[in-house]
Amino acid sequence: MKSFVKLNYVKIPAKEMFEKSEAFERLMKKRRTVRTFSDKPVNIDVIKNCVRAASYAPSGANKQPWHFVIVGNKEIKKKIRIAAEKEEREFYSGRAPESWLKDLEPFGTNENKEFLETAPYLIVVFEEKYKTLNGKVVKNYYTKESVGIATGILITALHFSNLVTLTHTPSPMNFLNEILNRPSNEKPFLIVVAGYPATNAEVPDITKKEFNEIATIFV
Ligand code: IYR
Repeated sequence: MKSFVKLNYVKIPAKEMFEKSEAFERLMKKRRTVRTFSDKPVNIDVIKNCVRAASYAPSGANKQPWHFVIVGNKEIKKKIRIAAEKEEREFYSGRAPESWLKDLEPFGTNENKEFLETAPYLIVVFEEKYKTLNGKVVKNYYTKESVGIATGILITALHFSNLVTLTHTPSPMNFLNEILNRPSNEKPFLIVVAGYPATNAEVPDITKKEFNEIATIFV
């Protein structure tokens, strides 16, 4: 069934458009992935607003194939840390090829995932690969793309709200279904760790590629 409503689009002057794009670029340039968090509490309504913002993302056939689990509970965070560190220990002590570990050197990562307990919130993003309707399996469309876009908006919303984030992907992540009681049609996508940075937090001294390297223009 097709049903349309009028688009609510407000025109703005070209100059204002340009300035908005510039201001947004400046904001995004300041986003940094942080690995040392303060335990300072964050208003859960801020987190909820950011998750709601993410939920307005486009998705294949508007299936909205995502579920966000917001974890502030200390015991659950501890369970996640223990399970994640178990996987990470294997990763760092054998599963990862030498070349991968070499690529990770600049970031100083290791099997210690203290942030999973320190940060006030872990937002665990699940990808709903399919749904069961009246006993029939119905696949969702472009779930990776859809959830990826929603997660990008989530990270952007948290950054815009002046919180810092870490996108964490312990691998494999199946333990998250068990700990968070999510059904098997949902696959853990990643964990967005969110909070304030630790006092004097440091970040790797890295740069982004130049525009010419990441974009090509045909006019
Ligand atoms: N999941 C591991 C390893 C890791 C992999 C990549 I690619 C990173 O950009 C960062 C870490 C960990 O969290 O340590």
